[in-house]
Amino acid sequence: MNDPMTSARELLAAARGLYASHPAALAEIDELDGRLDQPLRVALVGSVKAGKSTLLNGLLGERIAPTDSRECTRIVTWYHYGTTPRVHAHLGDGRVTSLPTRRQRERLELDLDGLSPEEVDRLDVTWPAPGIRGITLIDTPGVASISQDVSHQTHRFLLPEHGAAGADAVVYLLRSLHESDIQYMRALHERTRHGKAAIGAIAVLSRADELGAGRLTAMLSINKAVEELRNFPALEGVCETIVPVAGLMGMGAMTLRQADFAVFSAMASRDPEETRQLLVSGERFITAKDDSLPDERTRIDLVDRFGMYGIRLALASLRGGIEDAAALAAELLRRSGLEELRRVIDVHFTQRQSDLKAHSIVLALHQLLRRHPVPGAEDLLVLADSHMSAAHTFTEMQLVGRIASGRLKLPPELAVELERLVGGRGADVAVRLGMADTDADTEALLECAVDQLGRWRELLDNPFLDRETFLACRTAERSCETIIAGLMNELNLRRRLQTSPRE
Ligand SMILES: Nc1nc2c(ncn2[C@@H]2O[C@H](COP(=O)(O)OP(=O)(O)O)[C@@H](O)[C@H]2O)c(=O)[nH]1
Ligand SMILES: [Mg+2]
Repeated sequence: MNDPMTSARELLAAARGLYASHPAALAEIDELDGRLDQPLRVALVGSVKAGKSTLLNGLLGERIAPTDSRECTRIVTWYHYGTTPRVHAHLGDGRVTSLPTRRQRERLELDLDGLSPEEVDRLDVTWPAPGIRGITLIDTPGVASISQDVSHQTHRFLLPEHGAAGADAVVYLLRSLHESDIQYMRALHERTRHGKAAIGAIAVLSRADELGAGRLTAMLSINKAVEELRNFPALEGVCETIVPVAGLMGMGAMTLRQADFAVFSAMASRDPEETRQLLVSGERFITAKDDSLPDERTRIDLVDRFGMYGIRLALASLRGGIEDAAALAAELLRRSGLEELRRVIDVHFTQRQSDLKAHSIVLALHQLLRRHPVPGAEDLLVLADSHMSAAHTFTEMQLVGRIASGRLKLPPELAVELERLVGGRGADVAVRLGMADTDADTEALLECAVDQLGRWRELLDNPFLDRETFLACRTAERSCETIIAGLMNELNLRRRLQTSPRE
């Protein structure tokens, strides 16, 4: 079987032949071809104030995306890596115009320069943020329901009537089990899937710090909420996994300076009970008349940047023995879940980008072939279909989510092996086979893969497996077969190169 990029290119080449005398279709095919070489597009989607822009900043590592309800937040905005900061507005009438970039104290002020949000189709921000090397992050305006106007910009982008879907993968932000959010996720899922394959999707339980009313025991409430989401029937199959994230605190951690550390240290040395009372709410903390507290501006800044949970956690960490700004920043970052989200994005999206991109392209080609039925289009549709149903990677990633929910009846060590095998720790073959720490060569990897295949097949012979575990073992079997086929190809190619006569 060809790799997904090669087969997508082959399908596009075949389509080019079919539409030789159809310039509009050819232009569309060229655009699709170009997209295969561009970075993966990951969109952040969720209701208004779900924390999308804050999270995007956390992933960028800088405060660039405007948060709250400034006018720019109503426009789909793309962030990609480039050494020179630049902002372009793509207007509804097809024109592209450059906008001024203004940096204000560690943040970019996006300014429409007189344009109205209605005129702008999308903003394109190029920024030297290492966090987005090789990936395009897309901030979308909030969605309410699939039919409402507010969400129009986002629908048009994610589910255009013509052409490819705007994103190859989606991060849904949920604040808890809101019926409308879940309905939106399901509706999007229904529309973007074709056959059995969906575009990549993970969910984030956003603003997680607010769940336990910002108390230090919030973690318990967070775990419970994630568990609820994972087991919620309507979410089954809609997203591959769910990660809790406190984006605001993560962003605060990344911008934590020595001066912040000094303020936290001074507060941590106060009477703990008295401080706890002050921190019951942001309002009480900010308005307290107490000369031993930092001045009001500083307090407002702390609440804005870390949230109440972040402040409490910082004080608890300092009392627990954390001694410098770097260690405090690392602790807050770890507890924010942002690093775990980065890892999940890497494993689920970045490492699978060929599959995800190829999938978007083939879906778009599918639409094109249906819109312009020319002789030969039917045959190509059949080929495109087989390409999409062969996308084993989607089955694998959904299994990763199911393993995390603990629903499979497998011994723990086998569950770990399975998660690794289907790509939950990374797409690299040595990682999948659990051989990453060895310097195993291709032959040794092949031997290991054959061995694992045998073991999964043995499990499949067990007549008492429940259906879900049976399907999981089938997926493992297929993953082993795919790995073996890839390793055999590699060996054959090497042998052929070694035996081919020199010129
Ligand atoms: N406590 C807390 N507040 C957050 C978090 N993320 C965002 N917010 C706040 O929620 C509001 C909306 O955030 P924003 O990122 O603009 O949401 P968007 O509309 O989804 O882009 C802002 O006031 C943020 O400061 C978080 O993780 N924790
Ligand atoms: Mg926003």
